[in-house]
Amino acid sequence: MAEIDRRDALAALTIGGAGLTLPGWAMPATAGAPRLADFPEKRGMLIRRQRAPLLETPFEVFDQGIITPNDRFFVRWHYDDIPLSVDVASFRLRVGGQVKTPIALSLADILKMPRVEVTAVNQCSGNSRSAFAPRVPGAQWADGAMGNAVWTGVRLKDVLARAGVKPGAVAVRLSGLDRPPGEAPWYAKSLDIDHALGDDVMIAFAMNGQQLPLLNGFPLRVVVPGWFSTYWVKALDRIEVLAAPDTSYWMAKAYQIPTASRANVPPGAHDFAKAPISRMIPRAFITNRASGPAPASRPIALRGIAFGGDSGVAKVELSVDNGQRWKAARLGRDHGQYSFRGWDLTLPGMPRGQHTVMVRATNTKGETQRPDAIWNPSGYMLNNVQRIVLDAA
Ligand SMILES: Nc1nc2c(c(=O)[nH]1)N[C@H]1C(S)=C(S)[C@@H](COP(=O)(O)O)O[C@H]1N2
Ligand SMILES: [Mo]
Repeated sequence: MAEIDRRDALAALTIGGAGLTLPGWAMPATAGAPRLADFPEKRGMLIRRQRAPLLETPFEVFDQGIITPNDRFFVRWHYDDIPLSVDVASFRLRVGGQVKTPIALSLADILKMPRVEVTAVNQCSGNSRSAFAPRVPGAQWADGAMGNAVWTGVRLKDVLARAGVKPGAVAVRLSGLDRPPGEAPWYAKSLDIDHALGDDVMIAFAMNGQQLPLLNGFPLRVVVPGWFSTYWVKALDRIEVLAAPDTSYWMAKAYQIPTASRANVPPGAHDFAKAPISRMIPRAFITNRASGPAPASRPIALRGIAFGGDSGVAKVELSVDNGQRWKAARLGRDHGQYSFRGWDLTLPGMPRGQHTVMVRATNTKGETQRPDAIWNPSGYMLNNVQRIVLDAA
């Protein structure tokens, strides 16, 4: 698909009549370490699993810009049976449950509604899971199960208003076109009614000014700014207003974190107070250097990205003395509180030898990253301070 000016795209955005089909599905199984490979709709990804796809964004992409391009954006599905083509003409988004009038909206109906746009980070709950020690089961993501995009769509509350939410509604359940195997529970996630009726939650039909890739949820996906992507239901075709809290598997059993501070429990612990994962917390990364050799006695320019979680980035700081003193980096342009924010800082020349550089973000709520590791059995919420070790010579 050609790159198009975003303003034009917004004015003219329609979704192609014939639908979309994902070619090249049958790919040979990979053995051993993930390799950088192309995939339908994607290029140069870390293929962590072919089917259902787990595709990680290689970290260098985050050094190339604040916006993650669609063809490098990570992909995560739970079940094999994902939509490989969607017939745009017959597609309907159904809204039912605790509503005055159940409705079924076509894409044309949705494209006629008032549009909103947000730049927001989509981050998997298990991003960086491979850093957990001891190791925990699940996709062994490095730091690339996240991405930042400009999302365009309609407000969930506007769609709900068309059906008319009845008194007594407590939650809104969202599910999509993917299907579970056998008796397994459908992938569905719920938001509390107040959250669902807020201004932020969106049903997006465009990502960075283009229609969504099938792998990222064409034709419609939920965007919950500031919250982990487990709630960002892809290929959304069903909205169900609930009169009682959602006790189904994906809300009540899966995606639980310890209620303890930082979702941190002693390694090996399984018996602790739990709650569904929800909002994100701050993170910062150095993107232009990894651990390795660096010139001694010469200034070293560092740059990177940060995000505040569910609020903006207040500051990014670096330390070269194990966290005793921190120096503020210069922040880049503000793309809104839910976006990645660029930063840069030049370190003065360092003597020969090994130097640990640490970077941390603080959000506008005053939450700061901490240097010590956390642990929980699902490998969620990791946000320890990032470190690189420069070998000055
Ligand atoms: N329909 C559907 N939506 C889904 C999922 C899924 O399995 N099915 N996975 C969720 C999870 S856990 C993640 S991390 C994000 C990944 O979004 P992406 O593939 O666009 O990066 O999608 C979310 N939405
Ligand atoms: Mo996820």
